Amino acid sequence: MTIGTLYFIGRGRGVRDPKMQEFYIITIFITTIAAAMYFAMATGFGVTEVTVGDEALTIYWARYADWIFTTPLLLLDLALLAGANRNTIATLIGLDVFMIGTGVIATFSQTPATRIAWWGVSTAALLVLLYFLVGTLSESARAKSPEVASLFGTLRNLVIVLWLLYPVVWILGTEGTFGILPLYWETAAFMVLDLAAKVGFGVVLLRSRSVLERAVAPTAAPA
Ligand code: RET
Repeated sequence: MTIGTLYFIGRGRGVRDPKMQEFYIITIFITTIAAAMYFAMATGFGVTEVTVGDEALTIYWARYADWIFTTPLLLLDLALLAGANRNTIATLIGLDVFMIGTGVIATFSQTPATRIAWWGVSTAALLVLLYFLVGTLSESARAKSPEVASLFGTLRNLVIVLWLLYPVVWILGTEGTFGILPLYWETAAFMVLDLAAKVGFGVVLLRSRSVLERAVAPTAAPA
C-alpha cells in the first residue's frame, strides 16, 4: 500500500489542472489510509474479540475503519470520471456508508442469526450500489467520450468483480461462523482483494493522463 502511495505521488507530479489533481489526491489518500490501517493491524492495535455463543472470534476492526473512508473515495474517483451529478454521488456514497455500517453491525453481532441477517442487509446495499454503477454512472460516462467510457467500463467491471467477493470472503470466513475458511486464509484473501481494489484500481485509473484530461474537459452543452 505504501509503494502504491509513492507510485501515485510520483505519477501526480507536474499535474497542474486542479480538476485532474482531484483524481491523484483521492487515490493517494486511499492507499495512505490502507497502509496506516494495515500497520495498525500488524502491530496488534486494530484487533479485538467478539463472543458469539461460546466462541471467541478474532475481529480485525481496523479493516472497517479503512473501508468506511476508502470505499467512498473509490466511488468518488469513479463518479468524477463519469461526470456524475451531486445527487448520484450522494446516493452512491450514502449506500456505501450504509453497506459498511451494517457490515460493522454484522461483525459485532453476538448470535449467528443476527450476524447473517445484517450481512444480508449489507449485501443488499452492495447490490443496489452496483446497480447504480451499471445504470446511472455508466450512462454519464458514455455521454463524455468513447475513451472515458472505455476506461470507466474497465474500472466499473473491476469494482463489480472485486467488491462482490468481499461479502463472500466474510460469510465463508470466521465472521460468518460457518467456519469454512480459516482466519489465515480469510486474512490472505482480504489482503489480495484490498491490494487489487485499491492499488490495482489506482494504477488503471491514473495510467493515462490523456483520458483523465478528456474526463475533466467541459462537455458541450446539449443543443
Ligand atoms: C462486508 C460484510 C458484510 C457484507 C458486505 C461487506 C462488503 C464489503 C465491501 C468492501 C469493500 C472494500 C474495498 C476496500 C478497499 O479497496 C462489510 C465485508 C457486503 C464491498 C473495496
